[in-house]
Amino acid sequence: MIQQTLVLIKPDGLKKSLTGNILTRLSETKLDIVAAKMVQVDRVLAERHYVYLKDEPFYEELLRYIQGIYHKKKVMALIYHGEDAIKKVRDLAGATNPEEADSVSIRGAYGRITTKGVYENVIHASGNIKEAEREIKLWFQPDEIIIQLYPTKTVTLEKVKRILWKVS
Ligand code: DAT
Ligand code: MG
Repeated sequence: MIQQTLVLIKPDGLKKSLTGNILTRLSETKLDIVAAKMVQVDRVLAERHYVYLKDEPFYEELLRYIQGIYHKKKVMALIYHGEDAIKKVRDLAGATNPEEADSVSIRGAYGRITTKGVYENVIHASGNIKEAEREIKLWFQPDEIIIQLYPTKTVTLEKVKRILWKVS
């Protein structure tokens, strides 16, 4: 089944200079990258992304981690598209707990558990089709993706502020 999945290289992955390594590992899947960007995660985006974990004891620490408070304040967000994209990426990422993850998986090789008890596991990958749709729509707008993944609508906005390049 052709699917799409959200991948985040989390702040610890960027801090550890693992971007190239992770993208090379993911290229083994032969999936297509259909969107990519750097994002500075604010608390609102962090809360929305991890909304289903809001009652967990590690939630506040998890919000700090994904915002990059301890590392670099940035995340690389990508969408991978193709046959069985969700499972292929999850398999390479490895188990959520880096100590339980296969040592050849990305999380097993590079993740750690902090003294505050958060799994710093370097990479995020959507877990299923519904999660992928929710997460992709949270992190990307339709015009940032080079193919159409979900139905869109066109609206005309008035008085919308945008920053454009100055013409010299
Ligand atoms: P995954 O990222 O494998 O889909 P998840 O959605 O259950 O796992 O959790 C999101 C992130 O929260 C996970 O990547 C790391 C952190 N996390 C999850 N469970 C945890 C736990 N028991 N202790 C500490 N951090 C945890
Ligand atoms: Mg998950």
